[in-house]
Amino acid sequence: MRVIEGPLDGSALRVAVVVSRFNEMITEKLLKGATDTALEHGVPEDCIDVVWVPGAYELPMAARRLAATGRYHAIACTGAVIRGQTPHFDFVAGEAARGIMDVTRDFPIPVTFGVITSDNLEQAQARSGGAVGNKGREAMLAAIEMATLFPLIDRAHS
Ligand code: INI
Repeated sequence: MRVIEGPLDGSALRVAVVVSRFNEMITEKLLKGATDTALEHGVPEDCIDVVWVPGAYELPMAARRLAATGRYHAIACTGAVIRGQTPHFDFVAGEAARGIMDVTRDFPIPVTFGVITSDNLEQAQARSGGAVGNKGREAMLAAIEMATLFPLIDRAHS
């Protein structure tokens, strides 16, 4: 049996965070969670790019463009879709999730999902540095782990 795990060592990584402006009082905390986590895990500051987009619906579009440059080892997408604010909730949240997964199918890097999908503002606050953690931090941790895992999988089969 062999166990393959990606170490949370970002020192050799170049990453991007895509962050949506909609619900910015929430998403700015997700962004900080993501960038703080990248720095804490050794990603050099000049290897972290932050890209703002209007809303969660636009996250996959920017992630795709970033992935296509071939310059990043991982991309973390962050946003906040709050059900009470829009009848479009299911479309916006669903398309963001599906679109991000589509990018991971088309490019060989992890693109992670740090999008809060909540019923109300209180739940969003709890997931952006409150009682239930920080989705931006989670997305960056997952991005680092997957980006260091992929070459280990490749190496195990070469
Ligand atoms: N975008 C969000 O990121 N969160 C939301 O809660 C939201 N609501 O409520 O509508 C939202 N809408 C904007 C959407 O993401 C696009 O920016 C817009 O439809 C233009 O394409």
